[in-house]
Amino acid sequence: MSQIKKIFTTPKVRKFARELGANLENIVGSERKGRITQEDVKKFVNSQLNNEIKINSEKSEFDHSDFGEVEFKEISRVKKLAAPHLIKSWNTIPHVTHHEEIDITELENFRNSLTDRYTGEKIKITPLVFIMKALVICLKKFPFFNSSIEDINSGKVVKKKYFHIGIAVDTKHGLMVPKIRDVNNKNIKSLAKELSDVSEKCRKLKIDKKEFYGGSMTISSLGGIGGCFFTPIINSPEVSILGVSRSKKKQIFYKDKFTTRTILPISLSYDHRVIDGAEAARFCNELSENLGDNFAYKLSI
Ligand code: CAO
Repeated sequence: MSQIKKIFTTPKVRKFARELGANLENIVGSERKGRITQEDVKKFVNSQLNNEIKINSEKSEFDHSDFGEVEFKEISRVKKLAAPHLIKSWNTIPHVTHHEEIDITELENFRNSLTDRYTGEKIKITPLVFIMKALVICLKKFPFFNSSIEDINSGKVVKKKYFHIGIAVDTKHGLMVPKIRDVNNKNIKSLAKELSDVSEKCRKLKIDKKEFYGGSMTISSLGGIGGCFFTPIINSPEVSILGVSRSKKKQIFYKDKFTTRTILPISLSYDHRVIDGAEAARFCNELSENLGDNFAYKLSI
């Protein structure tokens, strides 16, 4: 997730950080709008030193090569760029992950029945596009999920009126999170085309840097790969992220009898400073409803 953050501080603090060799991008400011003070820089440098002492002392006892042959490799540039952002999100946001299983049997029947009106050929649209649309309905109903913290001390958040959904794209260079803009105003077919185009641009490193900014909420889908449930890391400054796993046919008790239904596992991580557990559960209920019976028929394909 290569995001470059805006740094608010004074020239004096910048100079101070430079002299100490501290990268301001890695420092969390304690003042309004995340403004970094000299004290923040000192605390950061101290914590780095303490960590280094700890890591070095662990290193000095045993080395990987003491146990067999090893090889040193560098991680990709995209991964290196993403690292500080991930560390910051993981360390500064109080994450909670809410898991849910959604019955998408009707949606899958509908999706598999889609054919081209003229050629009669099957139209391939992955579940993710329907999930994007359903998510927007939820964001409209629960606007705090479409917000960012402006100043936690004064309790200020900024609520976004747009619906730009970030999609985590797996590339050989590392993970990228471009935004699909105005999902509320686009139909299923055009979203499917845009998702495919944007993923391709990421994979070819042809995407504009600006496309990684200004999101409402992110979806991280491992549905095409596998697994059930995981704990996605919030893509700050967003306050929630939806993890999607692979749907499976399961025997469940449905309408008074055991029957086979298609079940989609989802994992919603949220910032507990802005969203509480009850809201997250309600959000997932809403998502279930919108991906459940009749959902597909409400949409413009
Ligand atoms: N359940 C079951 N099948 C699913 C599914 C789900 N939830 N989601 C997708 N599929 C199926 C698709 O229908 C497709 O089937 P066919 O091959 O029969 O057409 C197949 O899986 C592959 O889908 P896809 O992954 O190519 O397409 P997508 O629209 O679902 O996802 C994208 C697009 C860009 C999100 C995906 O290619 C990708 O990069 N995923 C990885 C994201 C990632 O790494 N997240 C982790 C981030 S945290 O480290």
